[in-house]
Amino acid sequence: MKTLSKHIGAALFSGAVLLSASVQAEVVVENAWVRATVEGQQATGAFMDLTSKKGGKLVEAKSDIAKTVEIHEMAMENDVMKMRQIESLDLPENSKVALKPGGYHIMFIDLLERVKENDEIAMQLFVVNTDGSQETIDVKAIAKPLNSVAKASMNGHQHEAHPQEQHQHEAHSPEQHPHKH
Ligand SMILES: [Cu+2]
Repeated sequence: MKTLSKHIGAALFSGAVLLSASVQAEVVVENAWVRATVEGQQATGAFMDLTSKKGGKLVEAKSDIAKTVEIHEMAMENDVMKMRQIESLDLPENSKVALKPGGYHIMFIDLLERVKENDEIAMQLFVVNTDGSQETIDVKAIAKPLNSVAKASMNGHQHEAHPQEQHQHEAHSPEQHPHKH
């Protein structure tokens, strides 16, 4: 009887594992936050940790709070740190990819409303897994105030502090430029 119940237990257990695998996301999102904005600010960034269980890439992000949402990276160009849009962000299997100030980030351009401290900003991430399957991940990111964030990221780039010419949103005409005040 002991052996039998053991088997039943094992069968139930593996069944539970299969079930959870089919409903569980392949990509885990942690520590999602958005930089709160000040009046008149038209762009901001979202940051988080992404871990893909079987590997894949982040190909798109969307949110109702901005007309345009892009995936950005920071890179040195002529000794100047600049941010620019990337097609996709690789998510190697089982390794945490940090989106953080001064590095990769989700860029909200042409904000439709102000992002206030403690607001929950909803966004969707679109991931293509290495096996070809696609996944949409709903993320809720908490808005953190400008000042505490600026202090926390000493070397981090600050979108709103950059001179306009350091930005590479070529698709935007000057009057639409997110960093014009
Ligand atoms: Cu950016």
